[in-house]
Amino acid sequence: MFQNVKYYPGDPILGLMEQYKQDSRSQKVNLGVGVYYDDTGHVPVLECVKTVESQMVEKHLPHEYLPMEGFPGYRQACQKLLFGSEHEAIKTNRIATIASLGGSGALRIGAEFIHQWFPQAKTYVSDPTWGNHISIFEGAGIEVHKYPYYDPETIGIKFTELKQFFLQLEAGSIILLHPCCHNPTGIDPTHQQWDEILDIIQQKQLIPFMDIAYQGFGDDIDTDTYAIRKAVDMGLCIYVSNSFSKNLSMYGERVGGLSIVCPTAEEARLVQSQLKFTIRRLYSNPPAYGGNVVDRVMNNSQLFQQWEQEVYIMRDRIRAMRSRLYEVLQAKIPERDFSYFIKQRGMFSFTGLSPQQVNRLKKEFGVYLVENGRMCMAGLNTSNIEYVANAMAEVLK
Ligand code: PLP
Ligand code: TYF
Repeated sequence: MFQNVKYYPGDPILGLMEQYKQDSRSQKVNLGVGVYYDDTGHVPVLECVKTVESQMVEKHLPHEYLPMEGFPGYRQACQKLLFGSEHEAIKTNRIATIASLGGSGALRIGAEFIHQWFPQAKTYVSDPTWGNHISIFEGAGIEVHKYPYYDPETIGIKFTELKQFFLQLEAGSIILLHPCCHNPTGIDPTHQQWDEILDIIQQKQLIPFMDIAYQGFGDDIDTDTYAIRKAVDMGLCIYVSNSFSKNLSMYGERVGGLSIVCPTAEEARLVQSQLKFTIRRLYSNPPAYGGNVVDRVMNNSQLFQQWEQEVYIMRDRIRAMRSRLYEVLQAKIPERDFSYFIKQRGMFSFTGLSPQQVNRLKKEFGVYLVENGRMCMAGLNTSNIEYVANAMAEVLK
């Protein structure tokens, strides 16, 4: 009966994690999946999260259904984080926001909405992008294409080509952008480049879909939203998907949000109702546990401040690992320029290693990177960094 069902081989990044788990060598390093590990190699439970978890256990909160769109406090918290607490668009109620099952869920609900109400719209993603962007949008029935982004020659952005590409797109096309900490390259546009990109988007009537999964890991929580806030200030209508997986270290609790900035409060009301309808037909309402944690951390000023500090500790540890890797590799192979390791931002670095070199790292050294050469800097720590740098120097020889 099911013999014609096609086998799904799995997600390459998550598959790599499985391979890593099964590797019996004691000296092995996981630099594949985009997860933040602390200096002891563990996924941290943030102190602000521990505090509210203790409160929740003590109270024995009943396991009630949540509203389809999530807790009001959760949705307000998403808006304040993304747009700034005093933003005119928030005050005039022109943003529709729902809680979602992680950033992935936000992307999917957004894509469903686009497919339903703008069925002709094609979506353009950076070349390269997070593989799931393509799967999620195609899964919602949307045609996906790539725009020029990464330039292996300069280890930068193909900025002129990107602009020329956007200039010839049809009005109403959706442009998927990473406001900070680009996955997989770690290379972000400068503020001036964002201004230029957004000018073209406005001029050509393109629609930005900003996916922010690493807020706080680039510069800081506010500065990382530069492109989002600038777009809204320019009067653009935008989609924003955000994730708390990384910056609250709540990966498995599936906490994220989708916001759609509309021209008027009345349009936001219509959009909000359709997002709820989509949710109802897909999973009815979001999980309460993560929703409660986010709501309680983000809406208590003391816990919020603590959270900010904890995000910056994660950010700074990654930066320290970047510097150390740069120092060791630069000393070992002085004729090559490794400064890109310190220029790239967020969790990821495109190392420029070939698939063969990545394979050698895995086979000979038990060092796991994604095949495209992407390395998760947050898997490095003071105990494994020299080992990794030596292994990389060896395969680069
Ligand atoms: N968008 C990007 C660019 C990501 O790297 C991730 C990574 O996990 C997500 C979205 C989705 O995050 P979540 O785990 O919250 O679904
Ligand atoms: O890019 C990453 O590694 C993270 C985690 O299907 C991830 O975004 C990877 C693959 C996937 C879901 C999450």
